Amino acid sequence: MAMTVPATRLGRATLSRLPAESRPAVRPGEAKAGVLHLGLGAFFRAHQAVYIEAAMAARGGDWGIVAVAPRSRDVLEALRAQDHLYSIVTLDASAERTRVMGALTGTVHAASDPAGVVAQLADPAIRVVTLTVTEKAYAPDAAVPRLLVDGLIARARADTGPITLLSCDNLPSNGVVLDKLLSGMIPAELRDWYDVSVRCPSSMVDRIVPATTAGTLASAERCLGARDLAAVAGEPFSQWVIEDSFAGAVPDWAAGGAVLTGDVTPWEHLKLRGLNGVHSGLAYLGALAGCESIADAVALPGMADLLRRYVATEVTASMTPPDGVTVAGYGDAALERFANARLGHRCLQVAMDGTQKLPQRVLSVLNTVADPALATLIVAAWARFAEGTGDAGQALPLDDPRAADVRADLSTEALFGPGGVLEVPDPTHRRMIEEWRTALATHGAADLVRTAVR
Ligand code: CS2
Repeated sequence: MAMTVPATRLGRATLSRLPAESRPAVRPGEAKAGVLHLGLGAFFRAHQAVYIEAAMAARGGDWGIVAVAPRSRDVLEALRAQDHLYSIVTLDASAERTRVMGALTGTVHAASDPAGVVAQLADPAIRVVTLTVTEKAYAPDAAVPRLLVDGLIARARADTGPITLLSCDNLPSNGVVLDKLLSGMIPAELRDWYDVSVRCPSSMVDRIVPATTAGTLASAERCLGARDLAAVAGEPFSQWVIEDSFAGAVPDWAAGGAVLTGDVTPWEHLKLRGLNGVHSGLAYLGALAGCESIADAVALPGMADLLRRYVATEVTASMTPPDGVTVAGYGDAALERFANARLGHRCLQVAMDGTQKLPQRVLSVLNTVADPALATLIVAAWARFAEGTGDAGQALPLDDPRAADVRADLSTEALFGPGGVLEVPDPTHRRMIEEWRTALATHGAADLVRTAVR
């Protein structure tokens, strides 16, 4: 009988056997911890960790990362069993590369050990906190702000120095949002300390990182010759624009490949509207049409033209881009990235949390421009998606913190009228949404997209 030999697990002991191009850019464990990251998801592992590792490789410094898993233990257990090493599979349209990351120094499980997170926040070695906690975590009753405030109180009492809190979530002015939230919760007697010792710069983050699949793990194992249960996959493109406003020391972000700027706002608007809004459009129209992946949705006849038109007209009219960038050119590049079939990014992943995403992605356009002919189609597609059934009768799950409110009354007036989950104040625009909903129900998304732009 054939015996299968269990594959070796990735760990420090396996590093010397890796091909040179797959080894970490820093020696694992050499740098001490300096960054605390909240949100141990795939995006952090394929984005911020890469820049911080590159900054350490270029300029040194104790910027090892302690990563906090909010709820699930799976990734944390996998990392602990691998000496906190993991790999990134970069998915080019035609090839793939895998590299092990050496920037993580530890992990904490917030749900079972909140005191451990507070202790990290009070530790003088930790001078930067990065966050990927999703849009819905930026609410006064959510767990993350509470944990941060408890940590800041402990830090102020221990007098362990200034700290920069860097939001990396897809929200406009994410730093301002975080700062308002925290300064509203910090006890009055610590206000002066907070004003002097805490900075919340805004940042724009970008890299398409689909959820890890069995295929990701198999690719990593093929390349590493060892099993990596914390591997992630991402596209080749990556960008991080950070507001240059810090409290105390920070990694040399620029040496790590990030762009520092005095004002991130135009970058945030460009990315949220010209990329994420288009992504959401693809997710809802694609899911209705029966597409599994975003790349399948881009390939629907007429889809790329329709979304190109949307960016060139409505998104362009809604904003002023950063110097030297055209909104239409940016949109074209985003569509090319979405067409990368190797990503296998599922429409349903991007479709999640629509009520939390669409305001900054699409309503920011719809409610600003004179003729939101296509922005209204995107939100109409969301509304039809929320009805729960695709064009071929397939069930579509509504994964959204406000799902109950949405389902309570799915009429256009209830969803988009005064007090609705997504407010569209102009009744003419609500009528346009209603007309698109009727057209989607009559023709189906694929036919409508094929004929919508001629
Ligand atoms: C996507 C984003 O899931 C989503 O809502 O639009 O995660 C997108 O892939 C990233 O923002 C790209 O940087």
